[in-house]
Amino acid sequence: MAARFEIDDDFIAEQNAKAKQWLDDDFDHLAKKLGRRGLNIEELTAKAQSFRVAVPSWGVGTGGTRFARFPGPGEPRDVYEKLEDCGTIFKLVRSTPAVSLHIPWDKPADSAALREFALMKGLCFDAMNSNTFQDQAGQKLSYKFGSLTHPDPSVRRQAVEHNIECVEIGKTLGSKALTVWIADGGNFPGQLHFQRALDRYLESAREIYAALPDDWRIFLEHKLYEPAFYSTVINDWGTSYYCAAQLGPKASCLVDLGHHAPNVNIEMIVSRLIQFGKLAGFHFNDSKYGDDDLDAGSIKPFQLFLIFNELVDAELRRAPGFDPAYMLDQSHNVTDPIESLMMSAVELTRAYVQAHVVDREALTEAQEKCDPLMALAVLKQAFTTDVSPILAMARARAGGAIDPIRTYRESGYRRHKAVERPEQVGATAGIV
Ligand code: PSV
Ligand code: MN
Repeated sequence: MAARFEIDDDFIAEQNAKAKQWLDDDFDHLAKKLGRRGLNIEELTAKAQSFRVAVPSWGVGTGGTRFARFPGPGEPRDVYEKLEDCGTIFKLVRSTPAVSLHIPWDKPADSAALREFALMKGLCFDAMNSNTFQDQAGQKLSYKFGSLTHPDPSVRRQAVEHNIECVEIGKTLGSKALTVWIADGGNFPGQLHFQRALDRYLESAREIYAALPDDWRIFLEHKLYEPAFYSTVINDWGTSYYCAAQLGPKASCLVDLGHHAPNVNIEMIVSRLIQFGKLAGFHFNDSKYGDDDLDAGSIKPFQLFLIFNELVDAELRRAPGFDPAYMLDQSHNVTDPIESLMMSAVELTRAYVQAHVVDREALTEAQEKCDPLMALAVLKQAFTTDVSPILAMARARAGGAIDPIRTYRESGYRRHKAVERPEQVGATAGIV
C-alpha cells in the first residue's frame, strides 16, 4: 500500500502547545472549585482517562436517510480505510481503541492480516455485529419475511449459520462478543403469530449461544419498531431480558438509546438491567423522534447524564456482574463522520465524569429523607459542572488533542483522503 497521510504526534503536540496555557489556567481554576466540594480533580482526570467507547466501523462512512445519501469526499471504501479513520479518531481523542465490525459489510478476506493492520494502528476489535436484516448478493434465501424467526426452517438455519460465521471471524480478530439485532417482525395485524415467532427466536438463539466460545458473550439488541412497523419480535427490554435469561449467563441485553419510544425512562431500564445482572452495554446515539441515530448527547444531554449516573452508581457499589460494553451507533448524514464520532466520544466521557461529580452521600440522604427537590439539586449541580478542562487534560496527558475537532481540521486529513480515495461510483459505505 502506498504511503497514506496520517496525523502525526508532532502535529498534535504543535497544536496542543497553542492551547496549553489556557488549559492549565482553566484546569487550576476548576481544581479549586471542585476542591471546595471535596472533589479531587486528579482522581476525576484519571477517571476520564480510563473511559473507553468502541467506534462502529459503519459510522465512519457517510450515512443516509430512507430518501437519499449524499456521499462526502474521501470516504472509506473498504474495511482497511475504515480502520484508518478509526485510528485517526483514536489518536485524537484517546478513548476509542476498539472497533465494532459489521458482517458481511466488513467481511475480511484475511482476518489475520486485518488484525495485524489494526494492531499497527493501536486498535483492537469489539463486538461483532451480524446482519440478517438485508439480503446480500448471491444469498440463497431471502430475509424479506424474517431471519431467526422466519416460518421456513431453512431460512432460520441460514441466519443461524451467518451468526456462527460472525463468531468464527471474530475469534480470529480477538473479539469477545456477538451483537444480534434482528429486523424480524410484522407490518400488519395478523402477519405474525407473536408467540410462535418468539419461540423460533429462542430456538435459533440457543443454537448460536451453543456455538459461543467459553469467554464470549452474546448481546441481544431490542428495538421498538422499524423496519417492522406493527410488531417487532424483540421489541423491548422485557422481551430481551426474558430471552437473555432463557439463554444463560453469556447472554445479556444491549440498550441502543434510539430504540425506545420518545420519553421512555431509559435510565430506569438501565438500572433494572443492572439489578438483574443482564446489562450487556450500549449503542450510544441520540434522537428527537425515533431511531434517528443522531450524535450522542446532541439532543438530550441530561438524559445521557442520568444514564451515566446509574452506571457510575453501579460502578461505585461494584454491582455484581456489572461490566458493560460501550459502543457508538450513529449515522452521519450531514456532518463529517470523523468529527461526529470524536464529538460523541467526548460527550460520553463528559457524562461519565459528571456522574462521578455527583455527591452520592447527599443524594442518598435526600432520597432517604424524602426530599425530591434536594435530590434533583444534587444531580443538577453535577450536570451543570463544566468538566471540559478535565476532558481536555485527560486527552493531552494520553497524547491526544486538547481540541480534537480543530486539530483534525487544521491537519487537512479529509482533503488528503479525498485525493487518496477517489470517489467510487455506487459506493455504499454507511447506513443507507
Ligand atoms: C439497528 O437500527 C441498529 O441499531 C443495529 O445495531 C444495527 O446493527 C445497526 O443499527 C446498523 O444498521
Ligand atoms: Mn444499534
